[in-house]
Amino acid sequence: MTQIDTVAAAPPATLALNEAEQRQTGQIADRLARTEPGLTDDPKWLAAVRDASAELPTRLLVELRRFRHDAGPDATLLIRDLPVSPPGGSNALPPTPTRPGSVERTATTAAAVITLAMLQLGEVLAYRNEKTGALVQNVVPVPGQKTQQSNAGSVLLEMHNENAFHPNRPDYVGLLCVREDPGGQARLRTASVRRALPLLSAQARQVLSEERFLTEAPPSFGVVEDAAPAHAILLGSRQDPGILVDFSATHPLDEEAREAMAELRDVLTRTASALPLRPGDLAIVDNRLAVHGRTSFTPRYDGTDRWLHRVYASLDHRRSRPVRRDGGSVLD
Ligand SMILES: O=C(O)CCC(=O)C(=O)O
Ligand SMILES: [Fe+2]
Repeated sequence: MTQIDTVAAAPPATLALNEAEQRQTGQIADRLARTEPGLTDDPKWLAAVRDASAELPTRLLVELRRFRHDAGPDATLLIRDLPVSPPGGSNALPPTPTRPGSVERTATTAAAVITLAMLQLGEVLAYRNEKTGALVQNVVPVPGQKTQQSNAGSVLLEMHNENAFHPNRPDYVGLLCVREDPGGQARLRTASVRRALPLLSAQARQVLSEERFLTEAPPSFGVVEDAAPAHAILLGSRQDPGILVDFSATHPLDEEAREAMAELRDVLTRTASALPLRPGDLAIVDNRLAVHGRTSFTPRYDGTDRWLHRVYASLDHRRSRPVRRDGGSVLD
């Protein structure tokens, strides 16, 4: 599929940290990078991050709290100028990983920063079948996976709700840029149902509100055996619905449903923001109201490629308790 040029909407709600806030956040994150046992998936380390997240700069805490209350028209929050380099500076950053399924098990400055922010929004979670259940995952282009509709690919990644097929999909997806695309092409695209709704025909709105769609699991999940039930794409309130779709994994069940989905894709594409993430940019997407995707780009696979960390958060941890062994963070 060819690259789509979007008439990018205005950037979403943005908070740029000032120097003092950046220093304050850096001190907390560097301290956490040295906190035992120094492993991102360890409950003891997570408890230390949870406590430390209360010490984040007040403006950041206020912005996260407001976003949790109401994600706004774009359902995306961009926080800029977060510290992501180890204490030695950006020269001390290791090369961008190139292995499939790469994750960040070690408690680095950047891993601490994204976990701090996401733990203020909700509870962090991961899926046992996805990226080996790691809480902090790497989003990097992987040799041989160029054309995959997953975050390891580099062709256009279709807009999607994260883990749309999953009954316990995350409420928030955090994407923190550690290294920018050296080719300057990659853009994270986010599009909100709140922007799209007024541009949809009455017919499309009606059809999208009916259970006329099926969504399969993405390639990152391996095989999922249970057949998913048919679902609507516009969920809940007629006036302010949620959205549930993955344009590479959701299938319309009839011709009208196919047309309505095509109309929605077109409207979302026209209203999407396209963010060329820089190091220290954290984009948080409300996964109930917004979809996200990525433009195509040209990876080099030489350690200098675009590198993001990804962390999920959920608002209601109780709901997934039956599938979280020992009350941990990983869903079966
Ligand atoms: O590469 C990106 O900007 C987004 C990839 C993505 O959809 C994800 O990691 O969930
Ligand atoms: Fe995604």
